[in-house]
Amino acid sequence: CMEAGRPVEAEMKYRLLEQDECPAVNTCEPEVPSFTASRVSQYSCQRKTTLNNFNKKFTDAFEIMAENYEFKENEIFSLEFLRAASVLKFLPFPVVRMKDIQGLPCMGDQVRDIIEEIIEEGESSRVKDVLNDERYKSFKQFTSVFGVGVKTSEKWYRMGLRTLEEVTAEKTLKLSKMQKVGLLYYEDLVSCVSEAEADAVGLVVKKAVHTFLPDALVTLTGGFRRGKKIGHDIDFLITNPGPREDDDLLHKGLLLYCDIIESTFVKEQRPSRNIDAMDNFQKCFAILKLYQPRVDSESQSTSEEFDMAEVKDWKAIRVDLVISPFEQYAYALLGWTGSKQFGRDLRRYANHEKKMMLDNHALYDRRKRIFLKAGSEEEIFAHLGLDYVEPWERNA
Ligand code: DCT
Ligand code: MG
Repeated sequence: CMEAGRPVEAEMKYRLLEQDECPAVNTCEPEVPSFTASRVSQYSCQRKTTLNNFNKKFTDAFEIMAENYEFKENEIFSLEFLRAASVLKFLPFPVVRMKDIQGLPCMGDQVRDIIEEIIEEGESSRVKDVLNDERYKSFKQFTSVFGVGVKTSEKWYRMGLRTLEEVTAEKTLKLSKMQKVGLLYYEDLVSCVSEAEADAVGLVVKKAVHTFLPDALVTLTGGFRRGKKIGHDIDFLITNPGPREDDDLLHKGLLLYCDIIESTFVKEQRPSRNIDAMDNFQKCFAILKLYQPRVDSESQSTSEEFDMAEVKDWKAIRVDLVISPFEQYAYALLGWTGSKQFGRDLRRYANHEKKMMLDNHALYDRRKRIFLKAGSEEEIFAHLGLDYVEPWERNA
């Protein structure tokens, strides 16, 4: 992963230019822009990654490997697989032979071995081993609960617990409030959030916010802003132009759970060096009650009419609300739009290639010792000397 190449996009543009300069139109063949692997940047922020993934077979395998290493707290190996997945997500063709990955960045030995297995056998024995691994299976179940991370999973696993049934049956466990609601609404929360649900929640959130702050900007961020059709939650960024008065945004009734994290932002504080650090915005990891009229089948309603009163006509949905001061809005938007890998690479690129520090609040130029202001995402890319990448091209 050492080479910081020129993005392929640049070469494509170059080739298109050449075509346009052809003197006689009919002598020009509509040539598919050739792909130069060695020009692919190791940084996903210099690549355009849409949701059109030609290599899902491989990237799914890598993400399982990465997750298993995350469960083992092996960040280096986890990142190795995440970076490789990100490169293959960007590739404009499916990999069918080893030659296809020649010259690409982030293709280490572990990664190549798995690609080779999948090309030859159609699947990877290493990935299968992970999927069958007891520890992986338990951690996968545990971390699917809202409020449970690797640390808690580790603790439960060491206690001998293996399944969520065992966790709920273990009455001596001291669960956090977050974990309790995580288990209470488990079925709803593990089922994905649809685009329609995201739109519906968007209306509810906007209405609630505008009751308190009529001028506030409420922007959908996260995966849905990148064009994803489903997600595990819905992310919103809220900012209010004008005087600051950002407390108490979130109100009663609709909120099944709300964990408000107060802002810990200190003015003039430089961006954190920790690439995966949390930001300091006031935020609320909430679970919202979304009412959905049930479409019942005839047979159900006749035989079980009595139960109808108890039929659940709502779904619990995870919503992240992040509140940013207006001057930091562009940085917050860039950070919270993701993808996580895209954000990581942006910070790594800023740090290593530009001697700048980027986080969800600001961009700091270490050489000039100044903060660089930005009113839009475009300006941040420009500060970093990067071509602009649209949100739907940030699915790295
Ligand atoms: N993010 C961040 N700081 C955090 C958490 C998240 O900057 N402490 C960014 C990175 C991605 C983005 O916010 C949204 O996070 P998720 O909701 O976890 O990811 P997603 O891309 O929206 O995917 P999903 O569909 O699973 O919600
Ligand atoms: Mg999300």
